[in-house]
Amino acid sequence: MNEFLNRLKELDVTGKDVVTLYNEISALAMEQAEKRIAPHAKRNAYYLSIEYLLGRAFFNNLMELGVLDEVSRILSEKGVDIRNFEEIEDAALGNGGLGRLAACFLDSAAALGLPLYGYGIRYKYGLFKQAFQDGRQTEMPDDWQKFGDPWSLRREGEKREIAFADYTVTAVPYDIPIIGERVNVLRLFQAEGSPQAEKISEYLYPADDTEEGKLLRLRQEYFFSAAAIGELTERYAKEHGKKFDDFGACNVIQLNDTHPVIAVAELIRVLTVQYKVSFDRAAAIAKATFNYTNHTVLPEALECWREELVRKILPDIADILVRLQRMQTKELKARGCSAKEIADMAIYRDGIFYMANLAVYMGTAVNGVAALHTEILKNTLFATAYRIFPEKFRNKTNGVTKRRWLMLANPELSGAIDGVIGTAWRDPREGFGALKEHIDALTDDFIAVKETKKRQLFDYIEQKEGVRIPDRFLVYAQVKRLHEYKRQLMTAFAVLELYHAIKDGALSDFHPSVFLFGAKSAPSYRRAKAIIKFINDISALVNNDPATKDVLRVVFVQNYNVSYAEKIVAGTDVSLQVSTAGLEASGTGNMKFMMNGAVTCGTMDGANIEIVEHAGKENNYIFGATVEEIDALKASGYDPNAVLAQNSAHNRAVSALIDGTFSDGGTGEYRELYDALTVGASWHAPDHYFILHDLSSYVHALVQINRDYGNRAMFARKQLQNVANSSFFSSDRTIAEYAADIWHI
Ligand code: 26Q
Repeated sequence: MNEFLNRLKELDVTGKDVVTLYNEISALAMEQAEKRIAPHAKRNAYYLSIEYLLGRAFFNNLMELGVLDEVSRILSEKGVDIRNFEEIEDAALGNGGLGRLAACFLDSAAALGLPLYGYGIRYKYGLFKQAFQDGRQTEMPDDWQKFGDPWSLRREGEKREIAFADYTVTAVPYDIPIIGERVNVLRLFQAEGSPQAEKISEYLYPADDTEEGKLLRLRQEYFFSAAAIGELTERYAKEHGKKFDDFGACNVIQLNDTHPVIAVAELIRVLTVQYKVSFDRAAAIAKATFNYTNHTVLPEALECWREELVRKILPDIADILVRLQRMQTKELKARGCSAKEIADMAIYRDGIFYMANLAVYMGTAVNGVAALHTEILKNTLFATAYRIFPEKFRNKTNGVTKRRWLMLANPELSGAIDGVIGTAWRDPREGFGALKEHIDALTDDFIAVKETKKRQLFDYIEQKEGVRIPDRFLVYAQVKRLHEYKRQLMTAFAVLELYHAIKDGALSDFHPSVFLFGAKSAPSYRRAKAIIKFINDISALVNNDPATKDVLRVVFVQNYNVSYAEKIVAGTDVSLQVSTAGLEASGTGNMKFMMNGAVTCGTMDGANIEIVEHAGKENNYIFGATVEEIDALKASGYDPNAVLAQNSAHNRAVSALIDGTFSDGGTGEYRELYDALTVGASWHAPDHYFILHDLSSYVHALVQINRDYGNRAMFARKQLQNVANSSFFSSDRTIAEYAADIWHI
């Protein structure tokens, strides 16, 4: 790295703009990274994911190369503030938890020296850029390459052809080094060759409400899956010959949800057609190679494909899937399964392919992403498969990389921790060990650090949103994709109730607080967009009311992304994780907040359960119905209108949707939200996410937190208990588990 630093010292910066400097410095660092890219190991793991939400590469890579502080110093001698590079936006080739998890996993594997390679798509446009106009979400294309792309290497010599029935496209690899103790590679394929080819890697999640959109999505899935399988089979044949007996011993593939599961059929296709392996052998090799992670139990997110659609562009794949179904039926019959059991697990039934069933049947291991989630997979979603193949099912509770989410996002807290327990915790194999015993020694520093991170966050919010949050406000934050099950609407009602109570003089000792929201809604998700508008309306009301603006603020930040998240998690006191129990598979934002010393105000859902197991219920604020209680409510007939009739505060807050407090501009969206809660819709019961059921315990928890914060030192100790007990939620731990139990690397 000395060579890099010397060249940086010689770099002439005069008259160069930020983008030019960014590209030149990154290119210098990239030379070093490239030299360190490790050769493949004997046995390698591959992560196939349709999303990677990497965040900014610049600071992270300089940190991983061990030169961040030195670069900052050299640049400042030249009169350049390294923070200027924050202007360079990050590539958002993902939309949420699943994509960010993929990024954390690659980071951890590199840190641990494990050979894990990522495969995905190099979208021309990432997730849209969001802005608010009159409180409504607007979407702009995310042209991330306009800043240049100094962190990837185009591998012209390694492109390959991917054939659909109607046309062929070229998959051109772009390699992104993932820097750690070992330098691995994330390989993203770009589709080239014709205008229709280029469409395949143009957008992340193209609208799939038309036949054409659905076909495009299927093409995307096949495109990168087939490119990956093409490479792995070709490399194997070159190194080991064409018999493929040891393919499963040399390669293990993790399917990040079902989006790449078509790779299973593609491997079988390549082995049978190109290498003349028998179908049964090829299927056995595939079974030994693949594993599947499920990330959601929501029925609408479980992929199925109509046979007709698959057959239209991938006829060989359709044949293979039908043949796998026959193989599956035969095996299940031999095991004595009933017709009902066979139907439950069917890969193919009545002209439809069930991709999760394919993944479960063909995968050696099937995992959920938090303990509760894995139990739900075993007892509900995949109950039949669990009865027949119990050995497949295992839990791998998610984690997040402490390098980006603590060391990079919060160097101040990291330094304070060093001061108490030394720097060993920074090692990927270490946790916070003795920190638990030194909470008291760290309390004052922690409070000071939190103030600093809050001020930095408020400065940033002022710059981006044009609103100033007063210093010393208590920060509650709910940042995540906008979805009804995540219940941002419940937080909106809770905030309105607090507002009403403050105005009525019923909350006189309320510590001044801000509620931060950050979320993008899928462009076609009408209710989610209405919720954004509703929260922005509440924000305008509360922030401008002289009676409340000194004690309550609401800010919905625009274009929430990884870089925004880094600032929010560091400056927040209270992490809001309030999904309907049973529906948030894990959550990973909850872990980022925990590591940075926020208490969790949440339901017993996903990884929240494990968070309070580790950090103590007394140091967090759990409220609302448990999964069992939700199930009981569903069975006994839940009536949200009874809740509204009994609780005038709830009724007042919810009525704000329709009583003229706010206007939806005549769209009827607010009435629709109201009706969804009180009447239901053709496809769901009223309030099917149990917002009104949990609202009162939610408001109580928020008020209790506010009271407890009055004793700042005591509250800080709760926050620090969360930091000290967050070792388990490092993705280094998660990846070590995948490596030991599933990948055997
Ligand atoms: C499915 C069918 C058709 C089109 C799109 C999809 C689709 C796309 C994206 C389904 C699901 C996703 C993304 C899911 C996701 O991000 N899940 C989150 O994964 C995190 C990492 O495991 C968990 O922490 C979150 O709880 C979970 O919501």
